[in-house]
Amino acid sequence: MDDSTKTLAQPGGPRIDIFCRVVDNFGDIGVCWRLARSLHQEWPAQVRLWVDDLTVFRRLAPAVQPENTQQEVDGIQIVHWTDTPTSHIPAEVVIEAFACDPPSEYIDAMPGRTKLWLNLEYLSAEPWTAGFHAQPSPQRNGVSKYFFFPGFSGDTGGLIREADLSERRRSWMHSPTKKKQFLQRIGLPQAQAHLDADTLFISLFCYASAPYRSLLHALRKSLKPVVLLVPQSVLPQLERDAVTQLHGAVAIPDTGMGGAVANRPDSDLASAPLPGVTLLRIPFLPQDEYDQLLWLCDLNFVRGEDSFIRAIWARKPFLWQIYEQSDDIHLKKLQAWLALFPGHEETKAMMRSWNSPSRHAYFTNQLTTLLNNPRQLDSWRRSCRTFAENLSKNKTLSESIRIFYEKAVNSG
Ligand code: TRH
Repeated sequence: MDDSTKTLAQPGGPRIDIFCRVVDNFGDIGVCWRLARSLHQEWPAQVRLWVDDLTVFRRLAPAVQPENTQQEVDGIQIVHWTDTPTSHIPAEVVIEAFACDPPSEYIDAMPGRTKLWLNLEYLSAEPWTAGFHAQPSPQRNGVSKYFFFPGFSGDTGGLIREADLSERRRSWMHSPTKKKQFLQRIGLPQAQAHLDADTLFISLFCYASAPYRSLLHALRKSLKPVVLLVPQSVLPQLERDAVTQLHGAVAIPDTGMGGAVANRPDSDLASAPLPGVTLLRIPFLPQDEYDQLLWLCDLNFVRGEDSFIRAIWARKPFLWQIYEQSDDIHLKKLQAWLALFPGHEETKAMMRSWNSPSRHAYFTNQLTTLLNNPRQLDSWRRSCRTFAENLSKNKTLSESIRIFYEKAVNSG
């Protein structure tokens, strides 16, 4: 047995190889890392994760060492996937994320070893995905590859949701100490005081195309003080635009903390009084801590695929910016999801306008109305909770994969 197979060959569930190419952003590795850990902890399976970009991976899993070709983090074997031909022995379950094509020599070695080969597809709420879910596609090596669609209905593969997530969230939410420690850890001890005040905490994770100026305009009209938490590297021009667009209505304090970005304040801005908006930069957080940010905030702006799902599980109001695709395909996908979401039409229209460059003024008005109307805000909160509760009844993605594997093995 060579080094590459030694650690995987332990008692327990099957060996699983997950292949991940980082195409852009954080979603590819975000989904794969979460799935790897969930399969390992819940099945439990021996998981090996192949990733072509360890530097991006490290952003959400700081224990990852980009210079190591092989390493173990959280019980997962991580292989730096390069062009060098591999002699690794294929696992019983092979999960190829988003049609990323495992190495050809690996594919050639799969027959007789691999019992299940899945292509994990991108998430979509469109009804057609259920018809394609779990359909086989014969491959040249003689092993069938199955389309596996995550999704919102019981006839898809479901969503990633760790078995202990709900309990972890609940205990965290009930602990003021944990919230304060969290703010301390992310370099924002000064924001702790806002926790006890009637302040709206908002997190902002979006693409450069988001109508963020309309957001700033809405926040400035908020009757309650707002703390806006923005990860480093998201909208680098935000502070500058806040100054020029909003004429000093946004406070950008110098946090003076090593971890967070310390924005040098314009001298006028530093003294801008609350109520108003305090814009604070935060570090890009490890995945588990990003969950805590979503739990902490009263409103979360999320994007792509994985942060969107985490915002759903956080059970807090959120606005989703969908990943843009050519020919406005993404708007159809957004519409498909909105058809499932139990929120009011106003909330859905606001979600559409956050994704439509031409409807910025509408977005400002809608968000302002929602933020300043406790009843509407509460109703939005309730619809998010209901949606999450209903979705929690479905099988999770890891459960669906396990059940599908067991059927495949039992049917020979
Ligand atoms: O980064 P994204 O825009 O990724 C996108 C989408 O997945 C899109 O569908 C896909 O086609 C494209 O990538 C290639 O957004 P997403 O999906 O939310 O992924 C972000 C990940 O980063 C998610 O796992 C959460 C994580 N994250 C942290 O761990 N810490 C942080 O501080 C933040 C802001 C995010």
